[in-house]
Amino acid sequence: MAQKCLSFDFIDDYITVPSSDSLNLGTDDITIEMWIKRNTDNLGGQQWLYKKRGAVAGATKWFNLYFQTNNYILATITDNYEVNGYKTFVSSSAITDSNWHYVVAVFDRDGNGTLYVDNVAGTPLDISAVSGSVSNTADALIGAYSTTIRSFDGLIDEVRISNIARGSDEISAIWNGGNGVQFEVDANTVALWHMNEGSAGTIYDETNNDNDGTIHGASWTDGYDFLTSHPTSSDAGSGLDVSTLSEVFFSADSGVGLGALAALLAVINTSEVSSGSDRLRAKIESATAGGDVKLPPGGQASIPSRKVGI
Ligand SMILES: [Ca+2]
Ligand SMILES: [Ca+2]
Ligand SMILES: [Ca+2]
Repeated sequence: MAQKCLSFDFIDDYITVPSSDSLNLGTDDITIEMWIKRNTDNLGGQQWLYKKRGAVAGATKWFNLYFQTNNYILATITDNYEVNGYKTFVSSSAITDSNWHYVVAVFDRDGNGTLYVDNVAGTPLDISAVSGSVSNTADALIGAYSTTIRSFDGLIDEVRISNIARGSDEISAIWNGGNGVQFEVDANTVALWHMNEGSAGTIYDETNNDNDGTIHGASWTDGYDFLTSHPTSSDAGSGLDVSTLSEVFFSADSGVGLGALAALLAVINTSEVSSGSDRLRAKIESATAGGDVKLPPGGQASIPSRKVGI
């Protein structure tokens, strides 16, 4: 069962987060990550996802993330718009469907900016010419440019802001072949909003930085269905308790054919079994149907699994 997220109406829905030292990031590297799902009714307009933009002593500073009118996602940054202009880097393709997508903007302040969608990197752009402080006193906005314009039409889930340039290996691990792994707080996380509250008007920051956000109009709905645990091949042969799971994803490591995985599925009561080139998917009929599954011995298969009811 999916956890919650927030739905934005394209008109006047947004979230404000008060400016703070932790969100300002100065000259640090920056990574903005989130999961989004478009409503395709209003493609083509500029739609904003994250904004931190303000002026300090006449110098306008920002780091932002939004859809352009051509449906590509763009990240933009400047330390002083009036003097230095700004830098923008974009996704490798347009997003015009209503699927969930994992969006990452990496700002390596003395190197490249890179925009990833679903683990595919857009062309990196040298952003070192605007490496000064981007700190400003404006609220951060999620889901809109302002209270009335350029708002997002769709769902936003699980936003994380970090004070490092997260690497392609880490991004790939979170993408996890399309079975996304939920963000966690680490030493470089300055804000993480799971957006799982499901009621009322606040999204709580999972870090100790208290970057809690206030919801304006956006409504609660079901979010991306994250992997919440993922036993690996090291569990092979030891058995996996699937009594609390609703679905199991079997990924074949090298040397294991789909035949072996199909045999594995036969020991649990499943339905809607589907297969890909390297993956089988099984749906467990009821919470108690699964029992204990023995993996093939020898560390040859992995079972990423989705828990139910959290
Ligand atoms: Ca750097
Ligand atoms: Ca969520
Ligand atoms: Ca509204």
